[in-house]
Amino acid sequence: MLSSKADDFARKVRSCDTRGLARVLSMVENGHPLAHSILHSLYNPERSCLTIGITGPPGGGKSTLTDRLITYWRGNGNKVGVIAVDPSSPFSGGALLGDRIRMQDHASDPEVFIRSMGSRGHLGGVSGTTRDAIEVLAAASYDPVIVETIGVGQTEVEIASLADITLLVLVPGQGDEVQTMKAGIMEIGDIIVLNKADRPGIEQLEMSVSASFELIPDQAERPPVIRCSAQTGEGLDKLTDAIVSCAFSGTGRKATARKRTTLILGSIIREKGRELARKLVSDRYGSVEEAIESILEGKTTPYEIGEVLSGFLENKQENRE
Ligand SMILES: Nc1nc2c(ncn2[C@@H]2O[C@H](COP(=O)(O)OP(=O)(O)OP(=O)(O)O)[C@@H](O)[C@H]2O)c(=O)[nH]1
Ligand SMILES: [Mg+2]
Repeated sequence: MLSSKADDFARKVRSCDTRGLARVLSMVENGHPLAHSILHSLYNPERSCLTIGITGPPGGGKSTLTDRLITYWRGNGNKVGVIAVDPSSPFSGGALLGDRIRMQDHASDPEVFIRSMGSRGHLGGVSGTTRDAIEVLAAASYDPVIVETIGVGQTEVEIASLADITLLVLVPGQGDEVQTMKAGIMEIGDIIVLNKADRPGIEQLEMSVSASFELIPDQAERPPVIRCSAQTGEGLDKLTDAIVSCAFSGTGRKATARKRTTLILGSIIREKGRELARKLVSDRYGSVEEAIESILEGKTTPYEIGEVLSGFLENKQENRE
């Protein structure tokens, strides 16, 4: 699998050659043929990099919060990586997403690496790209790596679940939405951040979050809820304490090497599984679209195609002819 070219790129990443790093991230994002060899060469299941996912509604203060977290970790002497993901945007590379990222204070700091990603990318989609980008930044000794994602839909949840610790950011004025989120979305947050605590409505928000926790019967499973203001800095120390204690207490849900590897392999199996099934359907029917036409013409059904795929898995496809 290894080629010397891939090894060269891996060496550049490890030695934190910023241009090499940016190049490898683009290769990962574009599904370059060498990308997997480079990732293979860089992979270390025991890596110590903490990954922090930050998700929440647009304008909730995720970038302002990220900015504060960068300051905190820089103060501790850490190099910090940031991946800002917008699953709804096809663009990447910074220019168009740049406006969304309020981290200018750190833009000139060589120990801070900020990268935007859109939905363009290889078959694993944006979550596959993000997963791989985290591995690359971790190999370049960025620790922590912060992943900011807008929104609270399925993709965002998927991206957030790639992180060791996920912060779900909520802001006042969304009480009803919290109710409709119910337990599903609340459970993705290892820490619930009630941001914009300097704004009216924060009490109400806290109450509605508590109410939605009633759906989680085991008290121990309820994540900490931290009130803060990314703007004024109020409550930020409590948030960093919560992150650190979550990371070191083992309650960071995917903190161990085994969990992390399971997560990455699981995501690759899903991605490759989809790819393989599509290929098998295309080999037989020409393309997925042609398979759909055949179904509409009454020549086959989705279930028969499912059977064909099962037959392949059981190595019986020849007998089915
Ligand atoms: N009053 C107040 N405003 C805040 C706070 N945190 C962020 N803001 C403001 O809210 C606006 C949006 O902040 P961002 O950090 O860009 O929010 P975001 O969640 O990253 O936004 P998107 O990436 O566009 O989804 C900016 O004008 C911030 O200055 C806060 O704690 N209090
Ligand atoms: Mg933002």
